Amino acid sequence: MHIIYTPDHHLHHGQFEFYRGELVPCFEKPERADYVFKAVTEQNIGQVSAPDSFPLAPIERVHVPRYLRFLERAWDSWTALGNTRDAIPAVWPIRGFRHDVEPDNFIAQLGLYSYDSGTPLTAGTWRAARLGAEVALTAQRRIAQGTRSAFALSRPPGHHAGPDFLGGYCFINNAAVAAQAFLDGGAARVAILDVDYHHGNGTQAIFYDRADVLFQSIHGDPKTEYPFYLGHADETGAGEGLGFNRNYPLAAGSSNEQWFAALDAACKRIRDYAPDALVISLGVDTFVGDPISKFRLDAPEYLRLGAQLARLGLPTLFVMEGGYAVEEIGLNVAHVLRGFRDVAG
Ligand code: OKP
Ligand code: ZN
Repeated sequence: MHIIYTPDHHLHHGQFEFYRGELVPCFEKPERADYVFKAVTEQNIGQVSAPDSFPLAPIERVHVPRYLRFLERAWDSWTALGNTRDAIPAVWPIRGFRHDVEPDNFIAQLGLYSYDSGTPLTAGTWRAARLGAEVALTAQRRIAQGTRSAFALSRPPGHHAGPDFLGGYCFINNAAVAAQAFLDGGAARVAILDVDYHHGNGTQAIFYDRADVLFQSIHGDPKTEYPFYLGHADETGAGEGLGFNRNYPLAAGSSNEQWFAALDAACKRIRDYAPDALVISLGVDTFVGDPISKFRLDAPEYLRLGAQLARLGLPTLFVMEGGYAVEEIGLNVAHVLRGFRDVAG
């Protein structure tokens, strides 16, 4: 297994996020990826290399240029207003407001391109997010060149970022960028399976009306769990994409048995779809000890997850998403990858 990583993810380091009426230290912090890197190297999961560089073009395949231009300039625009702290949105254009006119006011632009107040934008965010996408693109390239599996240790995560919005600690949708790169490299069909605790609303939004990407997500029921406004079972795709989106919302506190029943159903759908490649949005905030999530997976379940994914027999790209029990997420990720490797070889 090839592992792609750069310590430059440290360029993105938010200070605070809004949480229950106060600013608290960000859950999504650089130490997360450091612990994952430490665990996968100590356990010899695979050979580690740095990302290649890429032009913006493969990222523009899933994000609109206007949004990317905004992200690239955001920190300069924010500091030009005399601000020194992280940029956090405070106003959003909900139902009835105009989305087609980009305001000149930076805080208004930030609201146009975001959907929560928990995703601070910092001096190094654009560079780190772009590098995170390049980590995913490099891992994708390794698979296109014949490696059977790879792990993109991207940070910040990506699955909440949509065509033109950030949120949920995400700015660029690393898994979507990689899936699109498979298609642009000649694949006919790609399956994305999102096993993070939170619904992958950004990835769903990007591919909702398309049949060349099957998107499935197993997650906490949005009626009570973030991101709340998407991820229900009746969202099955639109137009040509009808039937190529599947959600498995599970009540907070669901048992591991319920979780694996959903995984079985998702795997069955993947087999029927017969994709050329599989992308796993690998969040390990399904962990029993996760501070912001309510599933109960632990070491044996992560090994089992990896093994079950390997049995699909597909070229498989793992892309890092969430997981906030900082010291344990390395072990949890390593268990998934080891479970996979023990079966796939
Ligand atoms: C990102 B990923 C804490 C409440 C939840 C957003 C959670 C984003 C999860 N402020 N905030 O899917 O792991
Ligand atoms: Zn998550």
